[in-house]
Amino acid sequence: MNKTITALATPPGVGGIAVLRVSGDEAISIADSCFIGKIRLKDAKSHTVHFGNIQFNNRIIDTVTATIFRSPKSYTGEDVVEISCHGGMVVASEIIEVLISLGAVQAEAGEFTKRAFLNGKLDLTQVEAVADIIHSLSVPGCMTAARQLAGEFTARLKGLRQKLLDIASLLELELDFSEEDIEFTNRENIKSLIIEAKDYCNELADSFKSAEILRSGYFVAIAGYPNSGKSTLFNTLLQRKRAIVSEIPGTTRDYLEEMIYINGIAIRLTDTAGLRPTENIIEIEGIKLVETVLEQSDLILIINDMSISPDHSDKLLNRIKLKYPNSKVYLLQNKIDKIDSAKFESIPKEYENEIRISAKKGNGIDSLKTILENEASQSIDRTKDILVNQRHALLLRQASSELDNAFSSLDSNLENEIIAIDIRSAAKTLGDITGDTWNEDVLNNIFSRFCIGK
Ligand SMILES: Nc1nc2c(ncn2[C@@H]2O[C@H](COP(=O)(O)OP(=O)(O)OP(=O)(O)O)[C@@H](O)[C@H]2O)c(=O)[nH]1
Ligand SMILES: [Mg+2]
Repeated sequence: MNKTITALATPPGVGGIAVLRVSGDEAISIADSCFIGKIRLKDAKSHTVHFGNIQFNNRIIDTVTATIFRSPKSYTGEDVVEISCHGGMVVASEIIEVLISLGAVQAEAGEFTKRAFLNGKLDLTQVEAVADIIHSLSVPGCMTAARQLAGEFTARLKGLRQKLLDIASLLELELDFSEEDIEFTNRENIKSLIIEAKDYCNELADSFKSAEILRSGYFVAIAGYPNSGKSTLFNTLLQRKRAIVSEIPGTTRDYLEEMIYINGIAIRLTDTAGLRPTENIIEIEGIKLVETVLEQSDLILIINDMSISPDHSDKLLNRIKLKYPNSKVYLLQNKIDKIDSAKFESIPKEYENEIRISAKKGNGIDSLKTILENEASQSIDRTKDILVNQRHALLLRQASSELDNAFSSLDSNLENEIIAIDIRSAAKTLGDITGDTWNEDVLNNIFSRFCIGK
């Protein structure tokens, strides 16, 4: 018998109400031992709400409502009682203590959802969608995760998997009739189905990067020589004084990261240390960190002090473009307020992704924001309505290479048996994504992202 677990489901702290959950074979009897209402909870029908007191050792702890969900129609698939009590730091934890003294145990992080998975209420991609919804930073990210929770990803994978299994069966059936030289399957059809399946796996795996943007925000780094105005721009975009600004070169040492939202799109903005040769050990460390930040960036803003010269940062710009070919790079010509406008307008733009701004006075900041929004939206548009994560991407690539093998076997007229084995292993790999087969390591990894009470 599974232990009955309990935990606070809402964040701890001051609030109108708090909700705690009890799940397991004894959930209803344990809650019944401390709940005094009009009827006993053991007689309550599933999906009904009951008003009453939580009382223990002749002391009323709180007035609550208790919602009953009977197995299997509950989140976990087990008997579940959800108790809504008054919010705050004290009441909910007292009720949890009472429930524990009556035989429940404190739930581990993600244990409710883990039980839902083990009881077949959710598959692995849905479990991951629950974590994505909880941690979601942007509206589009949350909506995509919600679709995944509703089972869209699962349905598509299952469809694909079934198609592959059907082909494998036909190939094996043909084998049984090999004496009679009957061909059940048209080789060309199978080939095109395999290619279709493979393309689909690759497309989904490719959308991992954009799913990451939905999950964690579009990663924009500000880099440049010291004193070019990086921290000033960071503060202007944040609309508050977050980073220290000074006329002394080498002010920023550690990098600073903050989230900004442009029309609901989450952008992770990072200010970095100015890049220059230096002997200062702390500054050297800061400069090393810049490279790790740039490596992870979707877009890099190279800031140049245009009042020194428009091509002052060209060497840096070219180095960054070469070193990070997967990131978009923009050149921001800063401090235009220091230059006579007639003069700088006559200077032609040397680089197509060039914007002229004054980080200090705010000129050009609106166009910069529009550019960031457009670039982020374009990257997000590449998601296939599914939040592919690293685990999925790895398995999808594996399935794709197994399909590759099947295709070559087919092409070289190998035995049906061999082709069928490759196709079946691709189907199995797709099954691993939804969790048809799993192991403790995979589960532990997934549930480590959860909080207690979920
Ligand atoms: N006139 C003018 N001054 C600016 C502008 N942007 C930054 N500055 C000034 O340039 C100096 C350096 O600005 P910071 O934002 O600290 O430059 P940084 O690139 O972060 O410098 P480090 O952290 O040292 O690498 C400060 O005195 C700012 O006030 C601008 O658009 N116009
Ligand atoms: Mg700075």
